[in-house]
Amino acid sequence: RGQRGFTVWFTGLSASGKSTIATALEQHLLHIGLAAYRLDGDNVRFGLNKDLGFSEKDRNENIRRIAEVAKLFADSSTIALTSFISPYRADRQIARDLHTSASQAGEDPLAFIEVFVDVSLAEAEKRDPKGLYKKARAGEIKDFTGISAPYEAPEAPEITIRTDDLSVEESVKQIVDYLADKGLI
Ligand code: GGZ
Repeated sequence: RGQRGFTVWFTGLSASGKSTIATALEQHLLHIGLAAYRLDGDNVRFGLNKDLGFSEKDRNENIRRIAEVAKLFADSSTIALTSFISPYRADRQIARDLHTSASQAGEDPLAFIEVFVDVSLAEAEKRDPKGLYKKARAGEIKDFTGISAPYEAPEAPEITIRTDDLSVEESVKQIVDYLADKGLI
């Protein structure tokens, strides 16, 4: 129990609440004595992935590397929490397969929990904490997810969180209840 790591993969629009929920979930997991580590733009896009931008190709590579790193954390018995838009279904599938498929190296599969942080574009745009949607609408940021670049919503995520309606605490509880129910924590 609690011995094996796994990955909780958040996906959703900018300003959907991914990082806020991931941070609160990380705190909860640490508080109950589990090793958890959050990967997000602040510790990945400015370091490992600082050579990447927001073209489709760069996002593909961003997500590919993050999936590999999350897997390493999970493999080391840590709960990896990733918080990236990850707008392309195919990229998220690659991340999932990397964890759940029997690998060539013969490692055991790792659990992969996709959490769709579902918010309407209208609500995300209303929040606009960094003014990015406004800039994107004005054409000052190109390829902006939801405005001028696609977001492909998950079709079968393990968990969907409606942040239009739920508080951070309620969102964390929804995930924790799921993980406990599956015997992962
Ligand atoms: C989307 C962008 C863009 C563009 C900069 N499109 O709300 P934020 O600011 O803090 O989170 C967004 C973050 C997205 O990076 P990810 O690594 O999560 O994206 S992806 O998974 O698609 O590779 C946003 C900011 O970077 N940002 N330009 N054009 N978000």
